[in-house]
Amino acid sequence: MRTQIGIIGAGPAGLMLAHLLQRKGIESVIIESRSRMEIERTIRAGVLEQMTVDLLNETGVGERMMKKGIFHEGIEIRYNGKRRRIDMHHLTGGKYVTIYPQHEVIKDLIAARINAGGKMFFNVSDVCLSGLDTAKPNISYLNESGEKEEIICDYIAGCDGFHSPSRQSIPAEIRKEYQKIYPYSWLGILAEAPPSAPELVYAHHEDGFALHSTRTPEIQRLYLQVNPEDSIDDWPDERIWEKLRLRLSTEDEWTLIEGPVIQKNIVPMRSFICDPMQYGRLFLAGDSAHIVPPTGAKGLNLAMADVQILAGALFDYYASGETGRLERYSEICLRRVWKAERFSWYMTSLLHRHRDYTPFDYQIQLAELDHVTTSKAAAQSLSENYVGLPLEFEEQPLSVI
Ligand code: RFL
Ligand code: PHB
Repeated sequence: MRTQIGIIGAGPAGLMLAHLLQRKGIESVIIESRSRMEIERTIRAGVLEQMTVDLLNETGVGERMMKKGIFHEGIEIRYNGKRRRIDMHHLTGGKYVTIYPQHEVIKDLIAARINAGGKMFFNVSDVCLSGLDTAKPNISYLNESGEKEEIICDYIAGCDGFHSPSRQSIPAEIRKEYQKIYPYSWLGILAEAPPSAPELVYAHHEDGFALHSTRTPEIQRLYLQVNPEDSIDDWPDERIWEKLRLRLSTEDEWTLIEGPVIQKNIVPMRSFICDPMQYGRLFLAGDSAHIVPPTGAKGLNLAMADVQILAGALFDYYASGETGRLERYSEICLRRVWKAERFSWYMTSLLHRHRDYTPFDYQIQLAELDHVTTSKAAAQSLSENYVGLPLEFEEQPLSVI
């Protein structure tokens, strides 16, 4: 098979890249190792930055999101039984975040791909990349019937998530990897219950972190910090609710509305960056190049930002043969990625507890929580990062800062 861009992975990065390219008349083929049903059902992210929402709307795939999404202007931070609201809308000059589940974004993008008649193959295996440093890179794989296929293309986009075979194709001596593993995991549940709070609640507690998020007026998403060695069997529903009640408790009359748990899973927490995000004719985008702990709600949004930059660079190339932005792809993305990594690390360190924390560390956390919820400058900085930084940064003369 011959195409312009071979895309590995039908997550948010791969599907959005194909969508952006198709709108500019650039042909691509997507291959995905899982089934369509599986990717449309996997529960992951929930919070979309304003820029992601704008991108979905401007490219014609935002209709369901605008109907079903929930728009939030602030978040609540709890600690020591106190409730403090950060009014992000006010502090960022009118921005907000949208709660719309990742698997719904996936459904919208798959529907758009099918409508546009784009090629997309599920259930592939044995994906292998070669010729990355030649003018004709190619991808070989086994299709769902087990037959060998090959895609010959101009460029390859590795959008295949954290366990990415694409990233492993970059020679080890070129690849620099930065990683931090946190000494805790998140247990996430979906519960059939009405929301207990109008906005997301991030709770710091001596017993550990908890988060109250939402999905629909009938289904809520809640998370608990747990030990990394815990398995789901260690967490019967009653124990989950007991910990949620404790960690979200406040000095006033707030009560957690409980309901049947319809899904639960445990995810590890890590920060990871691969530098560079490109090699020859291979470009990595999304989780294949970087992972953030979910406390800052940045992963999907970073994936969307990467592919916006990549699609722009590919338009330049096909429109005029200009390769300047393709060559600078990694540099442009990484500047933004490191800032999102910093913010995700900051939110994670601010809100979690772990065994090695000394009483001093605990008091520092409380002081930072007090500061960020009482200083306008600190709350504004948090808000600016939470709603999302711009795609690229202007160099500012020193006097402006
Ligand atoms: P994905 O979504 O992992 O998609 C990669 C796809 O590639 C496929 N694949 C392959 N296909 C072909 N051949 C191979 N050899 C392949 N190997 C893998 C996979 O099957 C998959 O379909 O990566 P992508 O597109 O980069 O998107 C990244 C996001 O999924 C991720 O960053 C977010 O889910 C992170 N995240 C959040 N992000 C946000 O922006 N806001 C949030 O509120 C938020 N909350 C979260 C999160 C992630 C979480 N977990 C589960 C880690 C909450 C949680 C709990
Ligand atoms: C979610 O709703 O899944 C969610 C919300 C906020 C986060 C992470 C995940 O920081």
